[in-house]
Amino acid sequence: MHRKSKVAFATAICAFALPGVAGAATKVVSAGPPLKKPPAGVPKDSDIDQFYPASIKVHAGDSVKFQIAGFHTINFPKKGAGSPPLAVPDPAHPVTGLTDASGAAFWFNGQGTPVIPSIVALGTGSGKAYTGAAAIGSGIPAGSGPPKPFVVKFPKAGSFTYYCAVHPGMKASVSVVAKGKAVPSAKADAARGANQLAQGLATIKKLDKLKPAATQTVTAGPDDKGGASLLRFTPSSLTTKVGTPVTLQMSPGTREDHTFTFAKDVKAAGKLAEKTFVAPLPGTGTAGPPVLAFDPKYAYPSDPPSSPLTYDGTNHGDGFLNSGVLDGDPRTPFPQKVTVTFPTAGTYTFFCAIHPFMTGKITATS
Ligand SMILES: [Cu+2]
Repeated sequence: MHRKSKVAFATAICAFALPGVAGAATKVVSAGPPLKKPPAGVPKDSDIDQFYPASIKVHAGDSVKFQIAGFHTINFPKKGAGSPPLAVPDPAHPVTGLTDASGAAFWFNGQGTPVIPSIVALGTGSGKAYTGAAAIGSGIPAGSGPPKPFVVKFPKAGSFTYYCAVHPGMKASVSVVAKGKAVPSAKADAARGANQLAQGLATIKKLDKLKPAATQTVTAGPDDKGGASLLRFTPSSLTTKVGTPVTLQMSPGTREDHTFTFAKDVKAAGKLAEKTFVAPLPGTGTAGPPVLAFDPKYAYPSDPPSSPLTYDGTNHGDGFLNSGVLDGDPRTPFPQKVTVTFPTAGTYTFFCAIHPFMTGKITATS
């Protein structure tokens, strides 16, 4: 399975509201910007990890149709619980027999394979009723073509927070009120969504003009805390001195996940990563639904987390060095940055195994 949304805007669907139906109504929310393509002046390699509109009010008995515009999930947890985790190392499925190009075993053999919980990976199917009694989810977008919308019925009053399990911090709410109470019109919802989108696009334009945060540092992004993200490395080309540590970091508070993965041929390596990054766990899917997991080669750092990283283009036999998954959230087990030193003069290329179109290079001079 691969992630279609190289540029999330490109696959988005444009709709805020369906025509009103007498009796039970259906309101529309877009997971990701409700745009077919970025407007003029907005860089193509950008995304905004938000739901549009971010809060919505409906009558008990109404439904919400979630249009999925990007690589997002819709997860309503059991009332009181937060977002389900995107992945959990599964000790029942340890990584085994994974060797690098030199034939040496990777350090993370024996660690659990990062498995995506079923409620996130496969979800529960569209059209279900949600009261908070049990979790429901859309599942991860899969297959070809735009993802099918995820429709949820709300039979009972209450206030419900839901999450995208892929993008930490991407959440919104549905308020369900009794039939006699006032709720905003679909038109008013659309106006709020449009305003939210205009603000997000303005933030993207600001981020696009930012200079690199610090010397000797490459940032994935920059992104802001509200979900506006640039899917690129800044700077994309850095020159450093041999022996000077370079920090490879996430934007603080970003809702994205990235890796810094060094390879000799980033195009070929990126193609390979795109195929394997999320895939069914071997041996599952024949009797019953598959268990989706992240490829441990990319999810785990290539070297034990405590070891200082140096890179000379020959690491692991073929020039492989990987940060593992990084995010912008200090509460998760994922780090927010790594530091790499280059002992030999040369130009070294890297990519993001999650978004393989993101590439960069570092030149070390003596
Ligand atoms: Cu998301």
